[in-house]
Amino acid sequence: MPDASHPVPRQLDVLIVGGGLAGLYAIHRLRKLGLKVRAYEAGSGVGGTWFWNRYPGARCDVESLEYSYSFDAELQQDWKWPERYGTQPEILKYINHVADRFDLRRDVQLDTRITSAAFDGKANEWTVTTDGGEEIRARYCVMAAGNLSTPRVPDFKGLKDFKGKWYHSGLWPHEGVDFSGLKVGVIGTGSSGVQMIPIIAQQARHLTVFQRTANFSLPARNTPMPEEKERKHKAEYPQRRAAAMETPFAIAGHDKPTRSALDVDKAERDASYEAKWQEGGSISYLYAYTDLLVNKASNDTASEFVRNKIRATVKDRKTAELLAPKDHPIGTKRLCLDTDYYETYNRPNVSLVDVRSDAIESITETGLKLGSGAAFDLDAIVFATGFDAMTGALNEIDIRTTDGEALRQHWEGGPLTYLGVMIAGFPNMFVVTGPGSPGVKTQMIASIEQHVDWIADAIDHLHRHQLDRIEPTAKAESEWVEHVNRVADSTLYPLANSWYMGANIPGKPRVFMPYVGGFDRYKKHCDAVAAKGYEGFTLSRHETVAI
Ligand code: N01
Repeated sequence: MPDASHPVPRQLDVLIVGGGLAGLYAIHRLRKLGLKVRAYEAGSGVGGTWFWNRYPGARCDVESLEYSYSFDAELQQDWKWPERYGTQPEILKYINHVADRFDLRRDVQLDTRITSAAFDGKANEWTVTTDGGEEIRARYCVMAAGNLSTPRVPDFKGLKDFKGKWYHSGLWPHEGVDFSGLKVGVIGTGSSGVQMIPIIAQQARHLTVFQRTANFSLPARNTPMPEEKERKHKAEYPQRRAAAMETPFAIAGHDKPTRSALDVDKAERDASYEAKWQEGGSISYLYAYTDLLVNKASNDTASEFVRNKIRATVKDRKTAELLAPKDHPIGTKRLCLDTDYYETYNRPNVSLVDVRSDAIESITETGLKLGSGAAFDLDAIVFATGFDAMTGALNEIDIRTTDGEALRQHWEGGPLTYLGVMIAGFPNMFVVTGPGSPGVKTQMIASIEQHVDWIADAIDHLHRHQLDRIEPTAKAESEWVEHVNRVADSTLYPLANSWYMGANIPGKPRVFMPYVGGFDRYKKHCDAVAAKGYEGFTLSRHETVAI
């Protein structure tokens, strides 16, 4: 008999972890199957990445007409993107619009973090608990917790003694931060740092950038949305969305390269890089030739072109050389897009400090100290130091299979998945754009839709065949992981110490996590697996035991 101290657990068909772009689409799609679904979101609003990352200059690096849901023709016709690239506030507004338009909010529980999930083999269901102590039971779990949702502040000693204010790009205060008149330090020069540095520089009395690794950045060339471009794009939406499915990055509108960079002479090559540099955007640049991500000699030509642009922009020679990346081929770390990033270093109130040769030793009461003893007085420190990417969000939840094995144990040596969508030994738990899938290397919303559709079809298939359990075989999982590694090893990606490799987190296994064989190939493979009756998965029916 239930009592107030032991309320009856909520019973769901599908529990969704996360209320971002993936969680919201999962609610919409799974509801259509008549399933009882509910998403649990740690934030106090929907939006995931775009709810949390409110730092100055936060903006998507995929063009707004592409970076949007495709599942509803009217939605994509109705929504007006004001600029070539969506700003964080604009994208968050769009996500909130979608939540209202499709009545998704009634199935999102905000301010709720999932802390554990245990599979009960006998009952054939997951028991999930929240940080508020609530218990929920669900036949299926859909982990839509994000790949870059676990912010990481490096373990610098002394941070607690710092008398000024400090911030992380992924946990930005909703009321914003005014840096006017302050001495500010930014640590980190990945996509977040590169976007915020030009804007903070305009406000701060002095900005010191602490750079460990120089990153390649290309000009975004953002503009207000040209009316004609929008009209044409919207008229061609169905064909463009279909064309995107046939590309490695799930982004249409770029001519497929046909030649190696080494098939043409330097003058022709540089002319094509220059045209792409002027056009703005990263996909276009990496798509200039067929082999920029697989042939080091070809890549060197594209890398050197950008290094020369940096040298031509930044007036101080020493600063320019520090900013010119030499430790990794262009594109093997996430290529940044910027507005006036390199130009910012010509400002008299901005300085660059190399913390590769002289590492940050500690945070002090008044700023920051390097190993050499050099000290910097700072009123505010911004950590643009990234995330425990791809595995962080799931490893934070205590996920256990029926015999008690924890996901953290299963992934001790690096993440193991089949297709990046399921894990052997963890039945009925799906991961959206997980490690082993191309998600983070693509237009993310396209990958989210592809995964959620595949998951919905799999659940529908089970139900139509009176089945209620699906899990990958250990063999399928290990063969897929081997394939993901083999594909990565045939490219230049492993040459970079990137978050794709777990390299930004001390002690994290060095395993290349995303699938880089291309979205087009991957989607075809997933479709073929489903068409063959979910090859590599065990589908079964379990008599549930009455509790
Ligand atoms: O994080 P990052 P991010 N001492 O991990 C440095 C997406 N995103 O938030 O390279 C000193 O890339 C670290 O140095 P190193 C996008 O996918 C998209 O910028 O490890 N420095 C690096 O410079 C992106 O890739 C958009 O040597 C330290 C930086 O901090 C991903 O999110 C915008 C340090 C971290 O860079 C993550 O980007 C923003 C230490 N102890 C983000 N520890 C767009 O769509 C770390 N660093 C545009």
